[in-house]
Amino acid sequence: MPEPAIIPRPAHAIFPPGVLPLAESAQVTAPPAIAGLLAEVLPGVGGSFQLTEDAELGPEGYRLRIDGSGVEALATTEAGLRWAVSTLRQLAHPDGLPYAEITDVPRLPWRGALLDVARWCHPIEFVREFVDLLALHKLNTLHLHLTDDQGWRFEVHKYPRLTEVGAYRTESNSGHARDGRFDGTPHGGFYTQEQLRDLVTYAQSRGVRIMPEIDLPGHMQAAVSAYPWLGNDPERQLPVRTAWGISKHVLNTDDATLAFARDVLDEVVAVFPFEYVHLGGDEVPLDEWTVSEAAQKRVANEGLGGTAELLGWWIKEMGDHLAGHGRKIAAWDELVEAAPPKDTLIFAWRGAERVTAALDAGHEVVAVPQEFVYLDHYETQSPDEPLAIGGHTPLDRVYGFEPVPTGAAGRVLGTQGMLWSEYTPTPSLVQFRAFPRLAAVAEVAWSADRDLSDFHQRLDAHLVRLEQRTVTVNRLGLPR
Ligand code: TNX
Repeated sequence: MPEPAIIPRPAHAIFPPGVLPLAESAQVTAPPAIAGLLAEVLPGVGGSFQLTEDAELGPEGYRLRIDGSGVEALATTEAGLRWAVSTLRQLAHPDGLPYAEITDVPRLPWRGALLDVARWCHPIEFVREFVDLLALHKLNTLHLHLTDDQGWRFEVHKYPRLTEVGAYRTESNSGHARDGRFDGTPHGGFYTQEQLRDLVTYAQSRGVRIMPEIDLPGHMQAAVSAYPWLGNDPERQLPVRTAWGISKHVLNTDDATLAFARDVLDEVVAVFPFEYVHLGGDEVPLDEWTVSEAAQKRVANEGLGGTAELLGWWIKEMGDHLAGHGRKIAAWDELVEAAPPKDTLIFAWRGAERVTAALDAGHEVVAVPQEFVYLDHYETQSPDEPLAIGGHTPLDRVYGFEPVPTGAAGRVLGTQGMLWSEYTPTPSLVQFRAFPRLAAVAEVAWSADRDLSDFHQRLDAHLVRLEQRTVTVNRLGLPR
């Protein structure tokens, strides 16, 4: 038996000598959802999985004991029992399960990954497997970036052209197409609401919540290409954007456009039950609003100080609408300066100092500064690393990230690994960028006690585990 290697590192674990063989027909005593999960992911493993009252465990912690008499797991919620199953998945070996006594509690409640399916649309089966990989790392949130200038991926019944037109690029992109060659390959695709509902159900079975993002009022060129009346020059037929970078073609400020966005969000909340909807709000160029008479009128009618305030106004209108559905909103840190409602959850991305700025403005924060958790950056300086957007964010820097500034305990909900996809046209490239760094993000978010050299020791076995599941891993930064 190899040394047990659990990632993220459990709060307390000891491994007495001994191995519990896997039984042919495993007896399971567990709530039905947990029994179903076990049968799916660990068919040879039985045991007792019970809910209990135990203040020390909180909503996601668990206790796990493996010895000669079998497996016993305790937690206060099914979520906790699911994480016990994730630990068992990492411990399971063809020879059996090592004896263990584990008490494990996460440090932060929001542990996740952003997956950008807008720039490149990956098959829904890949997204499903990605959710399972999140669960294996006890990451509980998938932030699904569904729309952008370069593609609209969410089926909207009321506006079919969003996916008929907005989901397809007719030309290729800025010279960084598939395999780094500019070959003019068209690209497109989208997810039906039925596919996404199935994904949500599957994710729930794994303990993963899905937060959809509809990025507005910028990053909307795909929508404007489908319905030119959403844009600031309705006479102009724009294509779905083929270059990366920021489009200056943003949504206009007409009543009809706000009604459109509300309709879209109505369909979004009908598919995704999670309490938060992410409304974007990043990188909104003011060029078009500045010259638009309608936008000037809106500024005057709403008593705003100028076009820069239209961003905050847009998000507030949508937030009010979503509050009517009982939902809360999340937005990128650009919103902080636009004074959004205090209960807007801020995703601080433009640098660690933005975490503090958002906290000072009274918001709860998910800390995702690009210098630590943007996994679309290069991981190594090896010439063999495929083309990336830029940056250089090595594994050990990710591991050393401290998401919670002094004095901010409880107000930074957590962190995410960020997989923007401009330069990851294939599923295996997404995995290559994600691993090993997403394993480090998981440990940053889950484990109160971190130790870099101990992480590296466990990582070897962990990456072999991932590769056995045919996950592509970036080994260029690791010792051979
Ligand atoms: C900035 S992070 C963006 C994304 C890009 C990313 C590339 C954020 C809110 N906006 O649109 O994909 O940089 O690293």
